[in-house]
Amino acid sequence: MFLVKLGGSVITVKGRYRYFRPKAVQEIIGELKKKGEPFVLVHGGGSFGHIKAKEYGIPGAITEVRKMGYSIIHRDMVELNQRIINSLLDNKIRGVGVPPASFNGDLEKITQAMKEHMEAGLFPVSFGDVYINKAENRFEIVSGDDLVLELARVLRPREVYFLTDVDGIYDRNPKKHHDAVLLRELNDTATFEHVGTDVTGGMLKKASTVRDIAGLGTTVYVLNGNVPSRLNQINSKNFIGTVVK
Ligand code: ATP
Ligand code: IP8
Repeated sequence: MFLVKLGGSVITVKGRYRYFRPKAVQEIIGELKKKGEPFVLVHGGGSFGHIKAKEYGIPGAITEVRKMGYSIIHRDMVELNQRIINSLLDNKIRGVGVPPASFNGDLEKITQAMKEHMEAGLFPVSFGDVYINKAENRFEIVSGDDLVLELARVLRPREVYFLTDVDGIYDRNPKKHHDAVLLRELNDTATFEHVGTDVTGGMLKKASTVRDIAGLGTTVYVLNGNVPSRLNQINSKNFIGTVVK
């Protein structure tokens, strides 16, 4: 099996609140289906998560105002998840949503639920979500990337794919620097700039998560979800993306 993180930058337009990209999702699912192997999906928040999280100051202490933010963000994330499940079902793939908030963001419990769904022949789909931290009286956010790391640890996928809206990991943010160079292999020269609405650490955090997953012995590919045919070119010399071993 393989494990895929659908980045919010591909499945939504990050600057436009709740703007879903159905065609991009359909095309990715089409390519995943061609691989003919079971897979587990995790998706990010994009404009269904990060915009309201920033607006309401979540993560943060529980307040009356943040309670409304929590409800809105979780509603929006479940809606995004359902849209992805619908795309899977349109392709006759038995997707099932697994919402982290229902497990208080407990990575072990979410992973166990994902595993059980997988073992039952289903295709579990989890996501970055809000959750309650009772001990500290706070609302928190679990990032889809953190979830992928825990899933990789327990499920031991053959390969892990991170899809974003750029070709892979560059030495600098390619959206700001036209001369940024795509790193075919991740090295220590890369620098990362914080992107406006992202509350979970953006590409900087992703690069460290990807290294941690590779440290488990699983090869990670960071590639452009807007060119999903690359998912099926991974072992060819024409492959474009960043490989992390
Ligand atoms: P989400 O957290 O919503 O799931 P995502 O996983 O799709 O989002 P982002 O956190 O949006 O990913 O990261 C992708 C963005 O990171 C790109 O659009 C790019 O502009 C930015 N970025 C910053 N620095 C770099 C870099 N060195 N290499 C590649 N992209 C970078
Ligand atoms: O986009 C964050 O998950 P990520 C989800 O995978 C929310 O970092 C709710 C902002």
